[in-house]
Amino acid sequence: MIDELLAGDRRALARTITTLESTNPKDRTRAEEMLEALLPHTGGSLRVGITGTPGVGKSTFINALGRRLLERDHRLAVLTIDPSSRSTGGSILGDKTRMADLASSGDAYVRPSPSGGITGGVALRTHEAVLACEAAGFDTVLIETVGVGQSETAVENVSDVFLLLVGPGGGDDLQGIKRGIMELADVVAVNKADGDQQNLAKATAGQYASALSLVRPKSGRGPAPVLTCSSLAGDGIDNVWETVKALHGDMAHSGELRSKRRRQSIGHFESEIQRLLMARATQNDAFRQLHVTLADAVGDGQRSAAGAARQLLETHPG
Ligand SMILES: Nc1nc2c(ncn2[C@@H]2O[C@H](COP(=O)(O)OP(=O)(O)OP(=O)(O)O)[C@@H](O)[C@H]2O)c(=O)[nH]1
Ligand SMILES: [Mg+2]
Repeated sequence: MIDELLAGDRRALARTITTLESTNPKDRTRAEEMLEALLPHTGGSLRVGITGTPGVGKSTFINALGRRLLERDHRLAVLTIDPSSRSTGGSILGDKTRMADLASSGDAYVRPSPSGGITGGVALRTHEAVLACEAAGFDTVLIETVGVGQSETAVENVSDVFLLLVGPGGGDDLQGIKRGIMELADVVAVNKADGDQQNLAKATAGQYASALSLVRPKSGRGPAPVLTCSSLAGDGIDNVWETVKALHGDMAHSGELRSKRRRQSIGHFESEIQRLLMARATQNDAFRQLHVTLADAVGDGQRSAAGAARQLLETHPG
């Protein structure tokens, strides 16, 4: 399967990612072996995280951008992050149609997020999926987040460049979008800059630019550039992409890219340790029982969270 994946076989890639996402202990052992084998073939893609409030046009943007990339002979993978493990399949179905052009191309690989299965470690498994795509020869990986909240940090932990899409008439949106997200954004694009919304989109871009000038820039760079585009009409998509690519080039040149990926990998390592420690501990019946008892006491306000956690671990040091 590894050989097929390295040769760029999409079915082998899909099967590999399924194994990586599995929580079955047997699959985990295989997944770890596979990752070690793939690792020397990874790192070669431009990883872009794309986030924005529901309905802002992320999937439409990815479809429009993806068509262009495929025309230029790129190999494109699209992954989604969904920490909310949403129960309705509506959005995924929508994505399949919105990204129909991509899904039907032999040079693109579109993978909706796993439905539910994974608790915690969302970014970790997505990171592993990115690595698998790179080993399969995909040179561009777009990661769309679904849902709001922790997904922004999750996408920041797996991407090189963080693209925030916003809608025209951003005044309200601007308040809805948390400051933390603005701080994470490397590039901001006001989508739906078409028809009678064109001027509004331009004004919104101005508002974001001035809001961003007050935000502490990442890594000593200037404030994130704010652009406008229309994913439906196709206007401005190239410009957004050139900006993302130029930034990525700068990051590679300055060493920022290497240190960012290093930081991300170590972060995934730390979360994996936490996950494994917790998994190991909960295999112990006495630990589980005491855990439940103490959680009750903490919930009732009889014990402090810190004191109860310490007691749990000191009673069962693992
Ligand atoms: N006018 C206009 N409509 C757009 C544009 N881009 C997307 N839309 C419309 O906005 C709606 C939502 O688009 P999606 O691409 O599904 O948005 P999304 O951000 O992926 O949504 P979720 O995945 O549900 O968070 C669809 O009806 C699109 O046709 C655009 O550039 N201009
Ligand atoms: Mg979408």
